[in-house]
Amino acid sequence: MLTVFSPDHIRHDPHVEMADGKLVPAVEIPRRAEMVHFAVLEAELGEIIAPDPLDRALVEQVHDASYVQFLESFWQRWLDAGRDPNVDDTFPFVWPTPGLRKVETRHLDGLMGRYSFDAGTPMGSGTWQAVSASAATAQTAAIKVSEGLPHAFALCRPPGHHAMPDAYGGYCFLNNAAIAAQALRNGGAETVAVLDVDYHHGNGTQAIFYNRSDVFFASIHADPMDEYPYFLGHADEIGAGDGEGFNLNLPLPIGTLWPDYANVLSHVLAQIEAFKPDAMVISLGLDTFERDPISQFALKNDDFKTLGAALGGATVPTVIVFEGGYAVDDLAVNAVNTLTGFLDGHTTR
Ligand code: OKP
Ligand code: ZN
Repeated sequence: MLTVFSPDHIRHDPHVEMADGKLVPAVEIPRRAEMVHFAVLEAELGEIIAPDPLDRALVEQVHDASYVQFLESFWQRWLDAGRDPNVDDTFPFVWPTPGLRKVETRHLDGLMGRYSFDAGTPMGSGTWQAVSASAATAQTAAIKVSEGLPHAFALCRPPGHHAMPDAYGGYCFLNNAAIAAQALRNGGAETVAVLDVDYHHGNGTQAIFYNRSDVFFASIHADPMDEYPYFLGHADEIGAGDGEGFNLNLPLPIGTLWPDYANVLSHVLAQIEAFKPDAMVISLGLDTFERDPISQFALKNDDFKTLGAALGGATVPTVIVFEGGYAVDDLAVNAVNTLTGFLDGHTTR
């Protein structure tokens, strides 16, 4: 399997994050991607290439141009405002919730709130370099699949599935999976299914495609009644307008083990098959693992082989996009188990 990877991810290097009501050590750290990169190399899964430059027009098919401009200009604005150039973890603290106005303020604190939805996502000096490389990674993998490869692995960091059309959050800035899905559409796929198996609901991907019937979004995740992102990902969200019936959320309880997960997964895969997509994107979070430090499902190392094999059974050209997973020392084995399981299971039409 082809892997796309950029070393520029290390430019996003947060040290603390806001969680549990206080500043704690950041978990979305460079070593995550380094571990997976090393594992892919060592397992000899195939060629590893660097991404092509990011196509801004593609990004603006799934994000607002003003939001992308905000992300790109953030650090220069920070410096222009005379703020501490040695801080690598900046946080918003005020948001235009309903009843307030989404004003494009002159003040950076207003702008950060305008373009975010949580305080849990640090930004720093190199965040844009890493974020744009991560999005380019998804774009390049999708184009390779459009050009005829049966599958490709986009080793993205930072992750993307929480990123909204015009807001960052959940460690995500540009929605890599949405960019991959849109690139597949542009490359000739009439219909694309996005299957999100990260422990957390992919609220950003859902929001981006909520009114569209050409991209079917399905997600298996911890019940947002009990888990981040709380305010999206509930089972009654089925899509709207043209997109009604093209969004499927399967929330599962805290503590879910592989057998229950597997049952729901086969149901979702059957729904996807009924949709008859021309291509598929998998948002691959490895935070369903039993020892993930911020998550509460209980998949074991070997379960990821079975997960991969089930995903590979879908028999359509597939882009696998790396999302979450914070048990850093187990990311290598869990990633390789999923990808080799996928290759064992995959046969193209
Ligand atoms: C990103 B991805 C834990 C705080 C959690 C947000 C989690 C974002 C997960 N106490 N903060 O979906 O893996
Ligand atoms: Zn997650």
